[in-house]
Amino acid sequence: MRIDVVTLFPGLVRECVSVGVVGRAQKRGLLQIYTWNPRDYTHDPHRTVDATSYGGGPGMVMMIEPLRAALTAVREAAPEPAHVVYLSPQGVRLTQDKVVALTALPRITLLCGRYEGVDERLLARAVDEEVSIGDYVLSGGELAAAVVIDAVGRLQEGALNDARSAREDSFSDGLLDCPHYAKPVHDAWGSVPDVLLSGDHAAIARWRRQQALGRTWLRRPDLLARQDLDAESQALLAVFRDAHAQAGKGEN
Ligand code: 9WO
Repeated sequence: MRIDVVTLFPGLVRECVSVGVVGRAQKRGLLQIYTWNPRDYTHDPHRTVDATSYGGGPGMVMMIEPLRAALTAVREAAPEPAHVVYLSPQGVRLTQDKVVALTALPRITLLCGRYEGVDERLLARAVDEEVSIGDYVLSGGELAAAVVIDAVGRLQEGALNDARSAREDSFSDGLLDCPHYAKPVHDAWGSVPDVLLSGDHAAIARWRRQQALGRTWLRRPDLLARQDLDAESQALLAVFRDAHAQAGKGEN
């Protein structure tokens, strides 16, 4: 997969995606990331990319021309259609389903705004969709673009050393993740649950599924409401809820 990023701060995006699983995916040739700086597509001595906002008020707006020229260069750099995504708080929320959908594309272009934003005419003509990573304001789209690249990059076939990791992710089945433990078995801060040491793989799978269901019930009932649970999952959750109530955690 190829990802082009149009940004005034190419170093920031590159640094974010150069480490860990996604950095390795690039080294393995599974993911190509290219950055394009609109400042390189200006023609004036000051390399101007912004101007004051019509209507007045404080702050600057990114002008059409340098972005249009950068996006034209992006489009001409490869034959596949470049699906253009603008990162902004006005976009549709990024979810794991959305990440998987983006992963199916051969190529995406991420447009990062700065200042108060981008001239609306450029967005209307050159952007295919607007995506938000959450309901907060950043100082620019770069960190949001890095989030998209990280989420998409780790799903590239061969990026994770163990294919199970992607399938068993938190959210891959619409539930939160179960708890994890590593050595030592006994620590001043507690012990590892016995079932995980039992060697009984079926029992371990049941326990993990129960924990995932229980945590989703406790922490994200909105996610659980969207699930169509089979009889076994309903039974596992019922036991979790009973244990939770017994422990006196249900009374508030
Ligand atoms: C800046 C600003 C300053 C004074 C008054 C109003 C203002 N609004 C903004 C603003 O929204 N700036 C944005 C910064 C313009 C587009 C790029 N920026 C951005 C993207 N901030 N946060 C995001 C973002 C992207 C994706 N998901 C969450 C947040």
